[in-house]
Amino acid sequence: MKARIYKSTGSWYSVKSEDGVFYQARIKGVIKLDNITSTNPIAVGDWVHYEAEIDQPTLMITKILDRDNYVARQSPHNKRQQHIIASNLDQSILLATLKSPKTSQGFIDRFLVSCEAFHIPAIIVFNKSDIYGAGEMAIYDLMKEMYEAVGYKVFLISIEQKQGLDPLKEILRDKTTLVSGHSGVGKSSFINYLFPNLDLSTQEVSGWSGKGMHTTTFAQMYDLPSGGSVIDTPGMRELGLVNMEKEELAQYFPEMRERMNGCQFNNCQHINEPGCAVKAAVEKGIITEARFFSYVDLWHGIETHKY
Ligand SMILES: Nc1nc2c(ncn2[C@@H]2O[C@H](COP(=O)(O)OP(=O)(O)OP(=O)(O)O)[C@@H](O)[C@H]2O)c(=O)[nH]1
Ligand SMILES: [Mg+2]
Ligand SMILES: [Zn+2]
Repeated sequence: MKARIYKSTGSWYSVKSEDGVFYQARIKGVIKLDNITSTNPIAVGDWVHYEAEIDQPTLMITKILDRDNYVARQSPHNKRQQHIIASNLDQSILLATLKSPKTSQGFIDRFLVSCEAFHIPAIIVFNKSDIYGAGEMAIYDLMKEMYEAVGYKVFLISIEQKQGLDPLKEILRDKTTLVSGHSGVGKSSFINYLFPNLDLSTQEVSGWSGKGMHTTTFAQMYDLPSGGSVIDTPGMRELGLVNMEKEELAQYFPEMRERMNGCQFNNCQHINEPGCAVKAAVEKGIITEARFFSYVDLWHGIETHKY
């Protein structure tokens, strides 16, 4: 029998069986896992096989089915381990804010690179438009132009004032969507808006630091009345790129991927090689400097693996 994981809290999982009933389940003995080293064996979004427990209302998970895809981040405690955030996703929304708290462009680019590496379409949604002044609006306009030019959808919303949300409802229909972003950007508020009866806890960002309070502590999936599901996640402080080599990074910038065949050297890293088509495009303003700086920054941050 098949079920999907909706929530994981330590050793117990909330699962929904194929006939639509929720159960509590745990893992039976040792389960054969993928050959990835992760801190959590089962993630929200996973499909599993189960057996009923004798004389118990709970289930035993006997097998994890192969994942179509997953999103993971580097475990903050052990760089060699990854933490799987969610699996079997159709798309991923990055909820960002330009004020209370501020999401940096570097963080957005890191997130987009991560989604590209995991082959998951990413959508950027700026929330809290109600508190943006002229300065934030000017930044938003630049960001929208920059990200749309390289193929990402960008939206501006205010959950508080219920502005700009209808197009997002359309995007969520019949899909499994991961909602991520820093603490305090409004992920749980967004899901509360979609499910007015749910009443997830949300919390004001701290007045003195402008940062979120890490209110949500577990990833959890919710079914949309209109079909599809969304996954609320705990706020991310930073996002470690998982198992990425310096050489592959440029592929995850669509505007670089498109042009790197024109480089003189086929192993060009687009840093300071002669005849680099990517740098030529930056000089002509075809690739924005801001995105290129993010590339260089991320490139320097990737440790060269020593075997
Ligand atoms: N001004 C304004 N505040 C908002 C908006 N959306 C959410 N907030 C507020 O932002 C604060 C943080 O919202 P949450 O939904 O708890 O944020 P979160 O992303 O779930 O945070 P974590 O669970 O900590 O990761 C709350 O006080 C919300 O009321 C908005 O559109 N405008
Ligand atoms: Mg939350
Ligand atoms: Zn190059």
